[in-house]
Amino acid sequence: MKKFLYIFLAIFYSTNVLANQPKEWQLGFQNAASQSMREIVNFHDNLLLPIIIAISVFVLFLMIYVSIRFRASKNPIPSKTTHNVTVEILWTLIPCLILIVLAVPSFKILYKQDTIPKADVTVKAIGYQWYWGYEYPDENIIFDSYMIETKDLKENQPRLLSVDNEVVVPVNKVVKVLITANDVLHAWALPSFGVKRDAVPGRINETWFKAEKVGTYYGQCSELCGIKHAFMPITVRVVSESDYTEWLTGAKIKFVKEIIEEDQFKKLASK
Ligand SMILES: [Cu+2]
Repeated sequence: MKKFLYIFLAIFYSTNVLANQPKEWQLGFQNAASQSMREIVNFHDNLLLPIIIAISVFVLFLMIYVSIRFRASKNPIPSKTTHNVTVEILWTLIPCLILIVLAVPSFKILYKQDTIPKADVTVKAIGYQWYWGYEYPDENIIFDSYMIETKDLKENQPRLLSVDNEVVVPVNKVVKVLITANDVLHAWALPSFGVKRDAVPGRINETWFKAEKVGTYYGQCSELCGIKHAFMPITVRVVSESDYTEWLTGAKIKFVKEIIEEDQFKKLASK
């Protein structure tokens, strides 16, 4: 069964080299880039999916069987049976057991994600209609991150997923993400890290990830938030420790300057 599934998936994935963004005709998850996503994928592929397939095949088999075996021509006088205690106990108990078998590992993963380890880097993501704003509270960095229009895309920049100012984080470090919104509900989601949290105005949600591979990872706002909901992507660039330090140095100048300008602007405006 599993072998067949893999062959089937392999056909669909044959063009898939490095999946940290959605691919055409994609069926499964994007490649995992963190321990939590690996656990989610493992739970889905090796437990959830086989059980769901088995149930579907079993129900399909039953339906075909009764349609043929008990059709009017073959079974002219139908049985008048209305109760069967054994069968009723079985079709209550077995689904219960299946749900327990699924729930236990599922909750384990969920609660593990919920416990945030000591953070090395903290990033605050703020949802706006319709873009993301980011803050690095410990570094005094603040910037906005807008989608790049199709006509302005450079080579290797995926359409509707690339942004002008990417979130940059170091590889193999615990990144804590504080998530909130300014106007309506949004959701900060990054499939490769197994991260998805609602951005709620007036409250701060928390999540975390530890990216294990250097690369660029794409996500999207995942809560219907208005007309340009599809145009506020999330790009996270995972870099080496030294590249991160270098980026910080530059970002502190580039993005802090913008705040000063904004402050001066506010002062001028209030005069
Ligand atoms: Cu949104």
